[in-house]
Amino acid sequence: MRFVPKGSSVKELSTLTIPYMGFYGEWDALANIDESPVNGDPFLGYTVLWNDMLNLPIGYDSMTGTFDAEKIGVSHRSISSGAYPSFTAFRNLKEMSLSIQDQNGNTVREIGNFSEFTADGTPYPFRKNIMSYRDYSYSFDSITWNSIDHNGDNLPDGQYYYVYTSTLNYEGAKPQTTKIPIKVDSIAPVVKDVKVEEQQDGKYKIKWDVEENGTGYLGSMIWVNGSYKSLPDNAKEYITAEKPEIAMISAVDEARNVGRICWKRRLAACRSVY
Ligand SMILES: [Ca+2]
Repeated sequence: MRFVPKGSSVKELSTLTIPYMGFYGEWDALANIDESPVNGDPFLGYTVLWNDMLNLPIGYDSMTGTFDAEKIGVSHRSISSGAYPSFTAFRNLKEMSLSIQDQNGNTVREIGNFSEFTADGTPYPFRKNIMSYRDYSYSFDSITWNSIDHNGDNLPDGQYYYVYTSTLNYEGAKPQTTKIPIKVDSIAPVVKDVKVEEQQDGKYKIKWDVEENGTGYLGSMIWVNGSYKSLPDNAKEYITAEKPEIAMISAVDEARNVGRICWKRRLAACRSVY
């Protein structure tokens, strides 16, 4: 086949257009997986962490539609069993391995490379997600990480990173990493300075302060005279028509640690209300 005409007949030839698709550049330099919306501007937004308590990814604020990395955390004291991953593969992968790094980039826990899904124990070769088949991401709710290190011990509180290391299924391809910040926050919020004031309208306002380090204050639960009252997120007060004799307040942080306090008007016993 010849594409370049030559000779005296060139003028009589009609022009042909041949569609051609090619790739110029480094085949393994393109992103293997979609970047996390926690860090930037993804195409889809499925490269995120989840837990078994929320229907939305950890750190996602449905009011603003954005992520707050400060609120992403786990705690071994939480009733949640930890964080689990999802991601969108843009390309066919030879390997995807998950791990936890500390703030200095040291790997403190290997989570796995899905070799349990292959017959010969090699890393599972993920195929790219095909959006036209409504296949947007891979998600693994059975793979939870909840603060532990290589030895199964709880890591100290602090900033860590959930690391996705992927390698393209292509000769000589180098691993790429995507890191989602995640905290270990095992300290519950402290509820203090509970005050009960009678208002001019005859109702009572219960107020309290919350001291929280780590993932931040999520909100409180309150039981007044033994009955549960629901509160909006971030609330630090509750108004009741019923004169409070006893109030139990439980403050919750974003890692789902719970700190409790009991306020009582007289020398009544603060019995557990759970
Ligand atoms: Ca905390």
